[in-house]
Amino acid sequence: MKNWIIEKTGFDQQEIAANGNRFLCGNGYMGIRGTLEEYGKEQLCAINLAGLYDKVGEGWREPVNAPNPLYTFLCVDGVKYVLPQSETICHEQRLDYRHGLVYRKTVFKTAQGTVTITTEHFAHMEKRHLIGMMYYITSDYDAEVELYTGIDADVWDINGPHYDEVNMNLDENTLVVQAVTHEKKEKVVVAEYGVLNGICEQAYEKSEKKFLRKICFQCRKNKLAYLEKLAVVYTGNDCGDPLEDAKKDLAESVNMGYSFMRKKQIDCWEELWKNSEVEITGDKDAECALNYSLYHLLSIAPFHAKSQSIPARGLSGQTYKGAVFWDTEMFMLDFFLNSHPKAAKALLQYRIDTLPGAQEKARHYGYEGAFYAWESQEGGFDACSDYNVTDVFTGRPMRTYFKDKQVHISAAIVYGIMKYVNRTGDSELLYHGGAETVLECARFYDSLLLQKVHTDVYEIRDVIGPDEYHERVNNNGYTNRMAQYTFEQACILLRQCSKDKRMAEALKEYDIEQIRMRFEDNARKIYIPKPDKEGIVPQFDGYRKLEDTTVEKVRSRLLNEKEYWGGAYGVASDTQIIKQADVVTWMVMFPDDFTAEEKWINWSYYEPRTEHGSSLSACMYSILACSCGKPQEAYPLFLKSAQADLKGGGKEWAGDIYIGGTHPAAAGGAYMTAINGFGGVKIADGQVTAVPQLPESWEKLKFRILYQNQIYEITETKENAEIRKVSCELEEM
Ligand code: IFM
Repeated sequence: MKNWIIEKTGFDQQEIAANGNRFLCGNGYMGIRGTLEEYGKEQLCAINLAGLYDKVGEGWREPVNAPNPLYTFLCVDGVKYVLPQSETICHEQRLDYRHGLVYRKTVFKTAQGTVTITTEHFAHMEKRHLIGMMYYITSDYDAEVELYTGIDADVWDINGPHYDEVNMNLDENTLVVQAVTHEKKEKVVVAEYGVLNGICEQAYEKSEKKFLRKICFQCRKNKLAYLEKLAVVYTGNDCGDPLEDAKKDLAESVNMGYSFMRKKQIDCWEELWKNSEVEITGDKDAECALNYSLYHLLSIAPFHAKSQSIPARGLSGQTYKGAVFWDTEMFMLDFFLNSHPKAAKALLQYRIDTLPGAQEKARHYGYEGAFYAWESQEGGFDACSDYNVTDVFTGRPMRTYFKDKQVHISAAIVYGIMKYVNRTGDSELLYHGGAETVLECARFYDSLLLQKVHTDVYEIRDVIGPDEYHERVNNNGYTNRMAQYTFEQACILLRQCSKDKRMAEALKEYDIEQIRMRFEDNARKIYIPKPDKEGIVPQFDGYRKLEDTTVEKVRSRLLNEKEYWGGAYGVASDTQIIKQADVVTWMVMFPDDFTAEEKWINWSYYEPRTEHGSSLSACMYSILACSCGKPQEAYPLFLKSAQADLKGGGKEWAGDIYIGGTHPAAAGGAYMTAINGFGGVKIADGQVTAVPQLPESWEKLKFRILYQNQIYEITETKENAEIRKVSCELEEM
């Protein structure tokens, strides 16, 4: 039986940033980093808000962090006790990832004895604007305590500060902070209500960016004192009058009380796990890591929204500009399709709603159709900078071409939309913009194709594939195959027009016959690389002529450990060493394109040549190993994905810039490995099948899958798979 708890004991200053990710809680509306109550911006304390972005000066646009209503610290006998400065006798942080409850216990050594604080907090899963916190204090002598608690608007930013104005008001007993963002003058309102048991008297202290209650009391020896706190966050993105809504919502929650809201939080999470939990008998570490990964996905899912996607670093801060990448459709979507299709729909609706942004980007580069943002913010704005990397030697920005050349992004959107429709049977998404999106992406690839004179082959030149170290290559196999897939899917929809009036209506702007013939021709003639004499599928034209070396040799050539490996003159650029799964990702997405033998030859060739410099890499190798009947080879790569946030250890800093955060794509990839890799699940043509490939230590694997309005419960042993239909109420789409 797993206990659903992760914990870290002892205080380690070096772990502050990693613990911020590890103990994160969230609800899709906001993500609260797992920092301590007394922490501020120096410790990367953040309540990261989904979908609200701001730009200050020349810095890149990034999501906004809300003023922090959890901010609390205490003074005992006139001395302040806070981490990281004060001496502790013991310290621990814990997360109940079954229920999204975060705990902390610290025993401070004071001049006369000890004072212990124990806390718990949550981001409410049902009431999305609500944050709850309990702060318990005990001492082993009669201690004079001053407790400071309130709202800290001096928040962590990478490129801030984002608030031009910060206003603070007391509204009866409620502290209210209203801040206004710099670029779009959006309001961000935080309202907080806190009471210490039995003590009403308190003073208020305002500084430039902090609004605090000061509560003085005597903490009697071994008697518990506790602060109960509820707070809400509202922004101009949510409603017309965030201040009014914040006050009203907070008053309702205060009326119902902390315990009641906490109970609701637990019930809500229990409900979420019904179709999400994956049981692995025989391997507790894997079971814990995988469900912990799913906790992270559930914490950032847009359950509350009709149109919202998930950033590459989830809601763990401002890294990667809080932007949405292909990570969502290619790595995270499967989990939501299988467990919470309504959230999956919101992810895709975001792409449909940002179609105009993608069309504008295509026009900007002289193409037709829809070229989706590589790093998508609101409205489909591409936040990716022309200079995404800084040269560590000169300090100068280096031109990178991620935004201009990772054209495979548009196909990822098509892949997501079609997968959603096939899995759920819900065609409404197609009728309301989905079909048009697919066609616009196909038109984009159509305008990219090049035909050499005297040949009948269409090529895509000058691109970057998933392996970002090799820029501006020709005929990246993954990209070309995804473009071919896009043409094929567009043709399916165009053919459907003759028998489906609603589809015909949705695509009435197009010359159906003419465009269908054109896309069919494209799909037939686009160049798709084949395995060479040795069975290797070249990642792009000329790939195998590059220096064949090892990851270690390339690493040894670095003059600075932070040096960029790719681009024009990176250490990997002229070698066959790649950043992340590329051909292998193609083989995972289109398993029927290759025989098991071809897949294994390519796995064995590419894996030792892959740096796994992206957290998206290991899971793809792991899934492919399973499909080659090699679960033992797959297992360590699965664990690497599943433990990406639990263990930490990924790249956290680039120079002075924090680039760490949570890794939801790795979490989604670990899920895909368990279900489709080890579980051998295939879903197609109205059928769910499973051929187990369990690793040695796994005795049993059990999970649920939703497919076309039916829940399937699948229980597998090494020899057998039992698939049972479960009757139970489904979400309305
Ligand atoms: O989308 C990925 C990309 O494939 C590799 N670099 C990081 C991005 C965000 O996760």
